Amino acid sequence: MSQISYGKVVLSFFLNTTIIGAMANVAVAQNINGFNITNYGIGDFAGWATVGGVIPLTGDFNKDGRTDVALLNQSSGWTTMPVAFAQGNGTWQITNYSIGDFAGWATVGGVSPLTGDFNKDGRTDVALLNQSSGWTTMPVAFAQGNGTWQITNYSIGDFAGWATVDGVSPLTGDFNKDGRTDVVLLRQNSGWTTMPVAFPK
Ligand SMILES: [Ca+2]
Ligand SMILES: [Ca+2]
Repeated sequence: MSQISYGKVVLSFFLNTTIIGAMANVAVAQNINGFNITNYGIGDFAGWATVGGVIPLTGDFNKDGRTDVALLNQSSGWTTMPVAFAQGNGTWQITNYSIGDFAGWATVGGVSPLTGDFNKDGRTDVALLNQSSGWTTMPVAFAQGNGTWQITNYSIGDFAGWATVDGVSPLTGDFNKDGRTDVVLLRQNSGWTTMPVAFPK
């Protein structure tokens, strides 16, 4: 080791920093090389998706890290909320479990479905915010992970009325970093100076 020359040390340092620099560049400039296309069956889910008033919602409803697709019927006649659970290879596993009273609430005019993990269990849930009038609550269908849902319907106080004001857009996000999705009301007509938040507790 005593034979290592100053020049070799400099060369080694140069090569190492160059290689590390090149690796950093590769990480920053990472790209894709196209798409792998799949096209697998979804059974009854295909027909359900064609029903009038059905809204597709995305989220990880079973906390496996893969985004799934749910169908919420905002017209009438359904008592369930089907889910196509992504299997990761382009195939899907279909469930179709009851959502109780939530099904009827979803059909009320002016109701907007909002997705998020409102209870921090890692599974995406679905909330219903009524932007017309008459409600004092914001129902939530909590995903249980196996395609079933647990329904709650808690008061949101003044927030319910504010949601019905013209020009109000509901936005979801974790605004206090507690792991639970919150709901914000941003008014895009003039007249408000505030931005209300509903934090799940
Ligand atoms: Ca999933
Ligand atoms: Ca959840």
